[in-house]
Amino acid sequence: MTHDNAKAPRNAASPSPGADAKGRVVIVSNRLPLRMEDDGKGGLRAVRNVGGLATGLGPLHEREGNLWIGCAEGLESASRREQKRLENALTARSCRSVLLDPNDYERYYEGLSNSAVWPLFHGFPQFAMFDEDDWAAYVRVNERFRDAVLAEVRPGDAVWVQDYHLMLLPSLLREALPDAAIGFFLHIPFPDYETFRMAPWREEILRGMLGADLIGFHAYDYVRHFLSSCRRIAGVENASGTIAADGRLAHADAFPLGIDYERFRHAAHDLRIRREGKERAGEKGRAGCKTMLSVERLDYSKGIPERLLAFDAFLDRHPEWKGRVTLTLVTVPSRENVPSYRALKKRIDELVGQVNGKHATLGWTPVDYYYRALPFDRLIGLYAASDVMLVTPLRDGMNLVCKEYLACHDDGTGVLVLSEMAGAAYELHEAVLVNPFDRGATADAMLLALTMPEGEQRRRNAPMQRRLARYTSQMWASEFLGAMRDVKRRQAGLSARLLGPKPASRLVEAFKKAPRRALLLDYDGTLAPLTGDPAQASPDEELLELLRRLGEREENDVVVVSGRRRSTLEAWLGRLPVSLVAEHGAWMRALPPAAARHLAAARPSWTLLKPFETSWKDEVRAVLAEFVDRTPGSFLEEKDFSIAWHYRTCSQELAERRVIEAKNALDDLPSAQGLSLLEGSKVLEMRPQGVDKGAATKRWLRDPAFGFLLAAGDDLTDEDMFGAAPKKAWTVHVGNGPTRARFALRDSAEVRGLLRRLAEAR
Ligand code: GDG
Repeated sequence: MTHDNAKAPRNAASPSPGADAKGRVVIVSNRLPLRMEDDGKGGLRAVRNVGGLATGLGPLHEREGNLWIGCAEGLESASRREQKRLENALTARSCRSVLLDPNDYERYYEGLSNSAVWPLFHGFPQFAMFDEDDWAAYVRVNERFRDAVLAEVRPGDAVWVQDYHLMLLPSLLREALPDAAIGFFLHIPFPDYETFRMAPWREEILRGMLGADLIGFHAYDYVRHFLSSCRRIAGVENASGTIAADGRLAHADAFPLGIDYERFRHAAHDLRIRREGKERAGEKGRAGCKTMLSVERLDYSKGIPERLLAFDAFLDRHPEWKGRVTLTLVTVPSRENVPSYRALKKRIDELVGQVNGKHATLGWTPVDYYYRALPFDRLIGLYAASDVMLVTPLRDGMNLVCKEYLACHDDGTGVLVLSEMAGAAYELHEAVLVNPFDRGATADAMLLALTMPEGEQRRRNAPMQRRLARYTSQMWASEFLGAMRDVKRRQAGLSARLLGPKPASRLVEAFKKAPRRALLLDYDGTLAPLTGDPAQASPDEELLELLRRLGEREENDVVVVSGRRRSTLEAWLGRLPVSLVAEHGAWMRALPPAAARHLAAARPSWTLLKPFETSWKDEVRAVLAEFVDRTPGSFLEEKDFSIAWHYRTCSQELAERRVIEAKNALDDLPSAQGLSLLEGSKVLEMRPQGVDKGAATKRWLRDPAFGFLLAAGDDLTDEDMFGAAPKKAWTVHVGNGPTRARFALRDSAEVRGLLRRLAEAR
């Protein structure tokens, strides 16, 4: 790990405070941003850890009242007395340490985090080791973090969880704090679905992250990948990044992390440092020799061997540059206990030896290699003195080094060669962008960079400088917290309509008082949860009993209003004292009026709302059957007056495309006249115009005898019912999203809870 002094100058821009503006921000990460060192006078001094996270969140942490929770270096191995002393010193700096079992820590950190998640998320599944004991330790450590946060958090605080070590923490916290403001930020890439699905604990990870209100990534591609996995693995849908997870609204978005621009710019302006850097950069080279620099942790994601091989190819192709350019290669020791890192270190040592052995001349060594962390001043000196910065990772969540280099060149000179695979490439378009796997192209980029005229250097750097100066790490934190408050506001907007305890009690009171009541209830998604296979959604005993109890009361008209076939409704609910509406209103099986109900000997029969045309069905069936063939997992459902194409269980990316194609194909059919195409929840349905749930339930909605009207449903077809209902009716939409209903409930379990209260009301 690398460090610099904690007292470096900071940018004055102030990030926004906690979720409700009065509250604090509690940052949670694997490691604290500080470590305590002996000051040589019997006391302790704080030294800031270097890394994107510590610098990005430093200013936010330093704001009064804010807190940082994480592991403290050296705490586990210290004596009890020493631990107390360290903890007190950390507390004085608004840090709270989490003390972990050393074995658990090793399995969680070196095991699951760095030997499974890190390689998989960076697209190196061949290095990923999936170990059940590591996973168990990861779960335990996330739980320990939960306990540590719960011990500190107060109402009104915003909790901001950082990175891949703590992906389960948001939902662990959510269970304990249902209404808290919880954010999560992933600093590494989120891999595509094909890669992510290899993880044995993939759904647990997604569910863990989904506990947050706002889930942030560096780049929009990572957001897309995350949302795609949510949909395909956890069945969690989204609309433009807004997610409905367990009936709770959350949001995923991109927030590219910046740097503390002024800090680096000021440091580089210090001429003493600049001179020192120049001397050092040239210490193994010669006067007039250009310098290319690369700085990073030693990691296989950084593409260090590939860069060395590209430099080798460059010198082969352009021998005139021998003696005129040096590559300063700084690799910072990292994760030395993980085998793949040890092997990589050996390979880099060998390659440096090979390139130097092959090309070196008397007095000139092509690769100037350091395997250590540099002090901050030295790093700045190197940034400022280097003509070219090579940042060519094979994969990198963001990469801050390239931004820091530019900040040290505010005179506009210097060339950045940047990998397309780094998150930073989404922002720094004017850099010389390369595919790091393409050795020839990387060698060409080196030549382009070394020979680029100063005018072009300045022209390219100016827009990047402007962006870095504006979108700093402080701005990043502030935008994230602002977006989190937006999510909380949207949730509050939804919960204002949510049928909370007060309106629910009013509803029950109104029900009790009314001499006659009508309950118009959609089936799928309202009385029963949605399932991949509609045939699996048959009513359970609890639901049958509930409907029976409600239907038996003479004052009640219970009507199940569904898009299902009448045969299905008959088979599932036919014995109950309830009325049935099938095929969105085409068919009805109405019970006689309450007073005459006991007289009716046989079951009531089904009647057609009006005669409907069916001649169109052959043509529509043929078109949709083609879509079934081309969309694995989808299927047709044919009803008396409609044909439905269900695509809930297919690849949703494919289905999205096919839905557009299918809509076009159906629109073009001559027989489509007089039909309407209904887009339900993962279903396209063609049916005759004029069939709708509003028309079918008119007899209840328009009859003033019903002093109490409840209409509940979850999809577009239910909106017709809400639209046809009188103003005073209790219209309830299930789920979130736009609706004409007055109230909302989260899911079918809440609907049943409400019906249970009505069944018990006397
Ligand atoms: C993650 C993601 C993402 C490096 N060597 C020395 C040194 N450093 C400092 C740099 C920079 C930091 O370390 C490295 O930042 P990166 O962004 O490149 O990478 P990480 O922080 O390791 O990793 C990454 C980041 O999180 C933030 O979200 O960008 O993609 O992998 O600040 O200056 N500092 C000193 N001596 C060195 O030798 N003093």
